[in-house]
Amino acid sequence: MSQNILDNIKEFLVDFDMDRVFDFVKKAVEHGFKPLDIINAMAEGMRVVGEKYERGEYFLSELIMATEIFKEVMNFLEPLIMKEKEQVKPVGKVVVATIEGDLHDIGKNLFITFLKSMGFEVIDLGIDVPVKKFVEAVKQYNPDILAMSALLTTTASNLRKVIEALEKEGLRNKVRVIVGGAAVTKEYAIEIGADAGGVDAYEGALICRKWVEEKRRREPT
Ligand code: B1M
Repeated sequence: MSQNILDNIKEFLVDFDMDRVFDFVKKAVEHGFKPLDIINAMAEGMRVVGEKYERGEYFLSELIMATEIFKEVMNFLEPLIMKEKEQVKPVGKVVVATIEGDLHDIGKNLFITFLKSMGFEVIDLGIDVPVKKFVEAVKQYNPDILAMSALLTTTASNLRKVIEALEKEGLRNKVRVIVGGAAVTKEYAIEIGADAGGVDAYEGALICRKWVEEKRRREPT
């Protein structure tokens, strides 16, 4: 019965039935599922929507409808995720954005939600962010971590350009770099010179927390 609730969330998302998605999201919360369980079911639904798009069964308008439902559910879940937040003083600072040429932001926003719930200060540069702006942001905000999201294989190569630009400016050793999104594998992340990547949003946020904890141990304030 319990697993059925998550299956229903996924299936009604694939059918764009916002009301029934919400019925089951609320049921899932009542049954004690964690926001992360619900988000994973929603992400699985988005994957199916993407496959249907690839096969020509769905069109762009359907991708947009699924996005709207995902965002509404996130608005509902965010306060529940934030409830678990403990620290008042930021644990660290992260600059986050989706790479140039790419307009996808659901995964990035999810990652930001998890970072904030863990007590990070987040500077969100948005979507379609040019290489130059990443470098400027690292200079301006002096973050512990630079995080980039890429969903399109056609523009994922811009991730490498950012890392090269950081090296050129002598900034690469000042920040840890994490990359994520459907176009990024762990191997690709390492190949382009990132410190981590190819993980889901929650795992990514955990890695960031581990990095700042290590840094604080090395350089206590
Ligand atoms: Co587009 N799209 N899309 N799309 N879209 C994909 C990515 C695609 C795989 C669909 C498909 O064909 N199967 C395909 C890319 C193919 C490829 O490159 N190989 C694609 C395409 C082709 C396109 C267009 C080119 C379509 C067109 O115009 N003809 C176009 C491109 C526009 C552009 O960016 N320039 C386009 C447009 C759109 C919409 C605008 C309609 C919409 C996005 C709306 C929005 O984001 N505001 C959209 C959507 C919704 C999708 C799919 C269906 C779903 C993406 C999503 O939000 N998933 C997607 C299919 C897929 O990904 N399989 C698809 C849910 C989200 C939770 O997952 O973002 O992957 P994701 O995040 C994951 C992890 O990747 C990770 O955490 C999350 C899980 O916890 N993660 C990080 C993400 N960022 C992270 C950062 C981190 C760490 C982890 O640290 C920094």
